[in-house]
Amino acid sequence: MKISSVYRTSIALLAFTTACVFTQLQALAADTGQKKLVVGFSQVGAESGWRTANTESIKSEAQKRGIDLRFSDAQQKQENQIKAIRSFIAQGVDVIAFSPVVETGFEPVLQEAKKAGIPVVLSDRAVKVSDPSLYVTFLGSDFVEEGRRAANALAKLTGGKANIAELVGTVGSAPAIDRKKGFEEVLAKYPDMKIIMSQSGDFTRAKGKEVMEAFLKAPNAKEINALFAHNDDMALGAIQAMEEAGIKPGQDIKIVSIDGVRGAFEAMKDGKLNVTVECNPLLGPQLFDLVEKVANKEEVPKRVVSQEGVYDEAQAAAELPKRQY
Ligand code: GYE
Repeated sequence: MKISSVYRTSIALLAFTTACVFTQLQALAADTGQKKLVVGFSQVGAESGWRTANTESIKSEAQKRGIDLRFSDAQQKQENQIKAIRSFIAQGVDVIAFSPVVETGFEPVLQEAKKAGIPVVLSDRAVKVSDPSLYVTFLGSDFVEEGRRAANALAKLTGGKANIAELVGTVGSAPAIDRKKGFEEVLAKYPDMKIIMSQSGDFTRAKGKEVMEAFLKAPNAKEINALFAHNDDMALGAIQAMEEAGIKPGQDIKIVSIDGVRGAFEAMKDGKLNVTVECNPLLGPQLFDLVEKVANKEEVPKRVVSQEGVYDEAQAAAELPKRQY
């Protein structure tokens, strides 16, 4: 009798201890869970093929590294982005990363982040601020160089004689401002190349088509023999507009755009687009390398540039299967 009661007591004790250990283990697991790096990311929107690839790269890389990513889509509106950043500050995230829709107007919210002691990393697009300490680092392409590459390609295609229609990206955005700057810098060397029409297509295919339709209705529409689109999506929209107007894209009008998305390679393969200047959207791995270093208070360079190339029709068929976006 006595023995069995001792036995029962020990079983109960063992069960109790096991339960305690289990609870402790659970607590420990929850604790390690809490130590996950928390990153707030405010994305521009979903305006282009480039952006879709960029979002996918960021989300999958965060997941791979076990980062708690708070992702917010600004739908191309700065006010949404400012709200998202404020909410990241309120949530007390470890690092804020964002791709600014436009260059100016972020200073006040960045000061709030600074006051809260939350470091900010810029991804893809830059901001203009009077105090450079408002962000730690900027990872992204050299948009001015992309603009130069586009102009050089168009000069080659047209023998330096071009009446250019220009589809500009989102007004006030870093890529629109810088691509135009680089493009015009090269154009200055070619007296017979000039921009005769220029309007924003907001980096979307639909707007690119709409603006190209308007260009083609202008009194001097027949003079256009070249198109510079600040991204592939707008060029693809413009190609549709040209075809509907009975114009042969890539032949009657030479076309150069920027990004290097799959759709551009397909259009080049079909001879409808002449050149795409690459702008790499797969920033996830490089971005989180920087974010983790910043969170660990390690030194990072103020500017990190992504590696890119230029592709033409002759390379399209061979390159297409290798494209990741
Ligand atoms: O070229 C365009 C996108 O900021 C580099 O944004 C990015 C640009 C890209 O909408 O397609």
